Amino acid sequence: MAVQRFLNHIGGAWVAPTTGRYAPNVNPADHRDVIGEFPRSGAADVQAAAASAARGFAQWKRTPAPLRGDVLRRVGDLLAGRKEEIATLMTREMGKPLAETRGDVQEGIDTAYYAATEGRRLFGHTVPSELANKWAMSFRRPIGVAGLVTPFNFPLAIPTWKAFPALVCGNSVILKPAEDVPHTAHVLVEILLEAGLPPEVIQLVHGDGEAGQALVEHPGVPVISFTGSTETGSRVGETCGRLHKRLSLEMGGKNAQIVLDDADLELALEGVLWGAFGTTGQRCTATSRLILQAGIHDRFVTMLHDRAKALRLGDGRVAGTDVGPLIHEESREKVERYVGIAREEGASVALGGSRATAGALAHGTFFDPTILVGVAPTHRVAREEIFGPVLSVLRVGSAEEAFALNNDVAYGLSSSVYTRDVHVAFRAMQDLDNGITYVNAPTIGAEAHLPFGGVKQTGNGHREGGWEVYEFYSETKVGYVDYSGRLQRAQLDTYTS
Ligand code: UN1
Repeated sequence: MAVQRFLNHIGGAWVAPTTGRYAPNVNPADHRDVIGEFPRSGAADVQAAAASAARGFAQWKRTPAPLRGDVLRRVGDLLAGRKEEIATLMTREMGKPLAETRGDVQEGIDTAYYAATEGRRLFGHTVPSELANKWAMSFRRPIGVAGLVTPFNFPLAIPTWKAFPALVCGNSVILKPAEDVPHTAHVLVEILLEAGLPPEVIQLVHGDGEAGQALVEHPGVPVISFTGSTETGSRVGETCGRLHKRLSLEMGGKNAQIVLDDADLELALEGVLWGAFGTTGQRCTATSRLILQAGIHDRFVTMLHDRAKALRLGDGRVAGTDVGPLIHEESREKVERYVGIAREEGASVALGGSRATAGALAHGTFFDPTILVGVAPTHRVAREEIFGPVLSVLRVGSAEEAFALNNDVAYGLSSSVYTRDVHVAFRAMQDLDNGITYVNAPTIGAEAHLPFGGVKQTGNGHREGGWEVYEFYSETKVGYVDYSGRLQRAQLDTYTS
């Protein structure tokens, strides 16, 4: 059967890329399974998208925000109606098990319904003026065209986190999804159009870094939101700084789960298995360090080893699969390189450490769940993001030492502490340098209606999700209305001496 060719959505229509180039989208669990061919777009495609998005913006910004919200409510309904279908196609192109892709779609549905109601809020403030017969108020205005560059690991949730608030605020959107997961993005755009979004308000430009760079550099795109590596994020930041663009960055993590001597070890075990090996470790929030207090260290490592070795690798669409493949060969090579580095630096591999190629796994990019013990805080595997199923175990003497170790990395997305002591739990929330701290829960699992993001090199101060993201996608404007009928001078006439 001929491989299906997909198109960009630019100028209100499905169109071929001007480059004439396409690339196959393959199933990471079985590279022989080709899902389709997707465009590799270039600067001319981005140019056309920006011109159309400018027209879309002129129309959309005049649509009242509650009606913009109504479109998002229909999007939520359509996503809910197609949840199973989207989860299945997402697992086919991304690899994570169906339970997880269902969760990914659910995060998009939650974001849609939250966005729908936000169309009836978008609060400003009305505050007293210091002068009589004068009103002072602030309100939100849309900004323009928002360029969204999204990663492979949450093919639906992350594009929706960015696009839905941007749209409710009245912006138009150009989406450049990761080249590994274009099919999910295609379906999302189909749904936005079916829900009644005016066609020029959403542009879909498929491609790799070339298209992403053209989008970031385009002068007609004043807002950029990027999720991906810290290295690429730095380059995006430099460009946006030079062009004075509004930029939200969500980048790497080196998230730790801390287990203290008084913890419920069974609970902590469930947490670390899910946090470290869920999504094959390919989450910004994945647990990549396990900090154990000395009193439970050896026992916990044994418990973890026994459970982790029973995890089943495979095609995420097959019932019983716990861990799917890595997204592509380059990513597997990176993981393998880090296991080599760990050995050279003196850590030992307690479990895994190699490619998984037996039987049906031979045609995918699988890697065994890996536990590294005897890791020192100075080791690279304790400091650098690996983005795979590799967990580095570190030993500490006290809660204080665990907190200091948690903070001793360049990243600051999420952290987790398992303890029964409420004093220690609250100290952790206060003192851990992360955007999110979980108590007695793993480092993953953020909910769509709370702000999401990290400190230090994880981000640049913005948050996605929840109420805060609406401030990123809108501009504050202030209005003063003086109905005194005479010139009133602020500061001067307020205080005459
Ligand atoms: C990411 O890893 O990029 O908190 C996002 C979580 C998910 C989102 C992760 N809700 O793990």
